Amino acid sequence: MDVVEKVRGGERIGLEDALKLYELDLFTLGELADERRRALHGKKTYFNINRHINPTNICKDVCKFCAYSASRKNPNPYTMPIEEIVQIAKSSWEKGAKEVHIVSAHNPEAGLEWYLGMFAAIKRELPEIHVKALTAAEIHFLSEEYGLSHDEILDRMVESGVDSMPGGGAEIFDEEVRDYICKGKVSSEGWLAIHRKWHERGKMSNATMLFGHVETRAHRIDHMLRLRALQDETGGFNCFIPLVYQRENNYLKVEEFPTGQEILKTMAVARIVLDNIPHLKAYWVTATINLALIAQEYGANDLDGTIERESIQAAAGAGSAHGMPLEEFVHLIKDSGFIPVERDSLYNELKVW
Ligand code: V47
Repeated sequence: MDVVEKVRGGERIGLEDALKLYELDLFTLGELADERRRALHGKKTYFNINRHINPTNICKDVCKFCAYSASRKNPNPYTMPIEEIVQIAKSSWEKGAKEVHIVSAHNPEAGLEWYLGMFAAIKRELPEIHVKALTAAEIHFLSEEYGLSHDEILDRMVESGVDSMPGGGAEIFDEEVRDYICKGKVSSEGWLAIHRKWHERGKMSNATMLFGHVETRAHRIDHMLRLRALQDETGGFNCFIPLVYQRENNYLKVEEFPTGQEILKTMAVARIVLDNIPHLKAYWVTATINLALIAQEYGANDLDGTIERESIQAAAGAGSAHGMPLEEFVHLIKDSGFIPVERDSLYNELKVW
């Protein structure tokens, strides 16, 4: 049976077949992914009104791809006081944001109480806002720095009001590539173990993959298969987010960047391989809004949100420093032939625009 028949017959796709999917022409592959997308979500494209906050850029780790952490290439270290973080959350809430997405660098000077205290402080002021915070990489850093187990940190997160975990820090699970691009960061096994434990607490999370640098197609598929295996066990992943590598201001030497076609193929393969993760996000920050809109026809059913401000990928060249106005976001989705559905952070539908 050829791979197209296998996908249409609902068979699970493994490494060899996923590589064959990449060999298909873009339109055939797109059609297969679109069939999956339509079966799950019809023409709905989800988004939320959210605010990204990146409270410190001081980092003890040195990921080659990172342009955000304070270093020779970005010599402006900062750490926001908790009051400032709460103020940002408050002003975003007043403007309609329902989620704060908080990701920091690994700052050994900030203290455990700063890392966890900011969530409790936000929840005291805004009990209804959804706090999506702390990547598995940050959790691992806190555990090492303060001699606590992953379980202890996860329990403290729940007590402090963290509602869900973002998908950052996954990068590429292949150990050789991981060692080359972000040695010293949480291991692949560690990343997966932390998400497993979080899911065991009845909580949801997302999963990312940083691609378009030195990895191969097989590495991307391996990454997806490891996520699929964990999802079979826990069902705790809401969404998969392939992040397109941004090339400016960092130390990773990349020979060849992915074409738009390769990015769309990766989205489509993800939609087909990850048959148990309900949502696929085309993160417009790294894919560009134009390609993210096209990705809706290649399996993607989520465009993240209005963001308001973002510092990690913006530092590496993405056009996300100031987010996207809500009206524009909604119009772009409508004009591309899809139905904009505002969602909460756990994918409950709030409003069809
Ligand atoms: O893990 C760092 C990435 C991630 C670069 O869960 C870069 O909904 C591209 O995890 N080029 C953090 N990417 C952001 C993140 C995220 C983003 C949006 C939504 C969600 C979600 C999570 O940013 C890191 C890393 O992979 N990153 N540098 C770069 N040069």
